[in-house]
Amino acid sequence: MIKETFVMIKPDGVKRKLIGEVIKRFEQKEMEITELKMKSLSREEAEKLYEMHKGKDFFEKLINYTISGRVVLMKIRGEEAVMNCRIVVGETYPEKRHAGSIRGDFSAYLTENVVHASSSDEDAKRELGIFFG
Ligand code: FUP
Repeated sequence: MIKETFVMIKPDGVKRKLIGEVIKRFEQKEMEITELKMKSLSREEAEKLYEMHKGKDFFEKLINYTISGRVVLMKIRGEEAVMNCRIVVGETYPEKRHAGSIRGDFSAYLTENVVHASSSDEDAKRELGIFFG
């Protein structure tokens, strides 16, 4: 089934000049970028994106990192886009990441992990709503 999801290249991905590399990997998987913009997120936008983590011990660190530089926001469309973009991104926890995924190939850290992709259809709808109205 064709679906839409939300993907964000995070500040470390932009600073490390990985934008082209990251986009290439989604396109290679036959995912189509239908909207794209670059900006610095406000604290309010970052807190909305990560509202499910509010109150957790890592929340402040996560928000400060997310607003530490420019990000690339994308709407991506394709066959089972939510699932396939998560496969391209790789696992949350460093010890579970495989080489071949973006996080597996480019990040050694839990928080600074290059890219975000929505985890479920419900999250995708909510996150696209924040950034693409
Ligand atoms: P993911 O969907 O893989 O980005 O992971 P989560 O939604 O569980 O976590 C959101 C972000 O918080 C991740 F990018 C990693 C970061 N995080 C921490 O910094 N510390 C933690 O203990 C857990 C997650």
